Amino acid sequence: IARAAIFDLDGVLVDTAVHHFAAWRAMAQGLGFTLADEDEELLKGVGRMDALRIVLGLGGVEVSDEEALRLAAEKNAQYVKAISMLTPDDMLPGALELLRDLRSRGVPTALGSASRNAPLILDRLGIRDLLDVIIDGSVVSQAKPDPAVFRAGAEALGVAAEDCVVFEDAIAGVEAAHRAGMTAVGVGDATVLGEADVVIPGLHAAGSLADHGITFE
Ligand code: B16
Ligand code: MG
Repeated sequence: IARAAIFDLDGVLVDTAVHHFAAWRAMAQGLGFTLADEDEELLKGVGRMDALRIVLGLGGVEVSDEEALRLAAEKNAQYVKAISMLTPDDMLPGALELLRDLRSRGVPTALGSASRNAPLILDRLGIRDLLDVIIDGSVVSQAKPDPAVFRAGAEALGVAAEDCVVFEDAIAGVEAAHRAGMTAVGVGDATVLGEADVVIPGLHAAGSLADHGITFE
């Protein structure tokens, strides 16, 4: 029985991963190489500069620190353009229902995202008020798989780590949850998220968690 829920943002509450990847792809194209579909998984949940280094590594491209910052800013500008068009309809199936259900039952919730764009996304989706605590890339600089973002969420909620359940779509995020001493629910493909304690295809299937002994009170 868990006492609090911590949600990753990209890929769990909203499908922004496609916009992140489209922006990285465009950047790679500009540098003369192409990212493969499978590369997307490597970038999920990873902070912006770490993701940039992964992309440059894939292309075998070396740049100065100054150029790296410029490329990250350029990627972010394209990404921000895309997420500025998000509407409440872009929430993933079951996400709004689960947040509302937890709120109505008095279960505390936190956002634990590596993204510095989280506030903008939450506002576009209109769900800022449904989260009791918001920990994003501007609050915690260590990127997943470092557990800092989830630890900060639990601390702000005043709930012990072992009483927190983390919902994550990224391999790095599942690892971060475990390193924080929390239960990790993988959201997505069970073959990718094998390390998670339980995997569900999406938050619409959160009702099935009870079958695996995960309930909130
Ligand atoms: P930004 P999450 C992560 O968010 C994304 O999954 C990851 O792909 C991205 O690079 C990272 O945020 C940083 O995002 O560039 O917007 O600061 O999954 O932890 O919610
Ligand atoms: Mg994610």
